[in-house]
Amino acid sequence: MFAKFRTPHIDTSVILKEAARRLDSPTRRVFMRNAIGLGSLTLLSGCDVVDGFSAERMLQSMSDFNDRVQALLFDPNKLAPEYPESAVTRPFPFNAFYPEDKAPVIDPGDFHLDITGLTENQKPWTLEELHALPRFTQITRHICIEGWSAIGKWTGVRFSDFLARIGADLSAIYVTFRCDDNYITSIDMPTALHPQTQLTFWFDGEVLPRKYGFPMKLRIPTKLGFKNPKHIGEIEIGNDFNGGYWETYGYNWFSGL
Ligand SMILES: Nc1nc2c(c(=O)[nH]1)N[C@H]1C(S)=C(S)[C@@H](COP(=O)(O)O)O[C@H]1N2
Ligand SMILES: [Mo]
Repeated sequence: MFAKFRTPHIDTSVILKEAARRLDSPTRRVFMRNAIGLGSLTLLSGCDVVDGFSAERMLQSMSDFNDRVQALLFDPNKLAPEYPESAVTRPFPFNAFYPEDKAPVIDPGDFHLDITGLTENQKPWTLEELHALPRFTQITRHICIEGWSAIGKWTGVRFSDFLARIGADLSAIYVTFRCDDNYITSIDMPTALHPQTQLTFWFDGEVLPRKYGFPMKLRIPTKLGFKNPKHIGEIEIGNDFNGGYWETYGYNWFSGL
């Protein structure tokens, strides 16, 4: 949306911080706490903020509107940038609200994915059934609000196809993800139906490793990292707002393009 060529010697985070000063919202407080988070949003779009004017416009689009309005403004045709194989970050960073050795241990044989809420078919899914679904691969950038970003290669089923298969009510407002480590997040239906939103079972050519979310995660390249739930055990379709783990600490619920 603010496509401009990168200009050397300009510190994006300083520009954004200055623009954020003029806003007054909980989102601003979060942004002020972490100016890198602001730069991250420009990375999501593949564009850069090079002056105070575009910084202010970007911040307005993130915080003047409430989450529902942001969801309405969401452009389902706008794609996150994709990268060549050579751009993949190896090793890929791990992140969670606990250290890596505390990641849940899940037995693939016992596992089932629960489907709840407004769907025709609430049959739980085994991992074998999930692995048999048609798949596609994406090489996209994951951006964490803590100040890092990395390019990864994820393979899985298009989430819109999965929602169609379970007969989800596509007029529902939210899709909520409950995870084995008690992490939770929820997203708007337009983002759930975005062509790059993927229910992911493989990472960089292998079964999704434990630390990256075994047995499955939701990969959303149009949203920040914390909106990409790992170790998903339940998917709920519905109209009740369930928020999320980082959202309760003040992070913007929409956190996307
Ligand atoms: N279940 C679960 N999902 C989660 C998290 C978590 O702590 N638990 N952390 C989120 C955050 S903040 C980030 S940046 C990414 C990190 O994913 P990665 O370990 O594959 O890099 O997972 C997201 N999804
Ligand atoms: Mo994150």
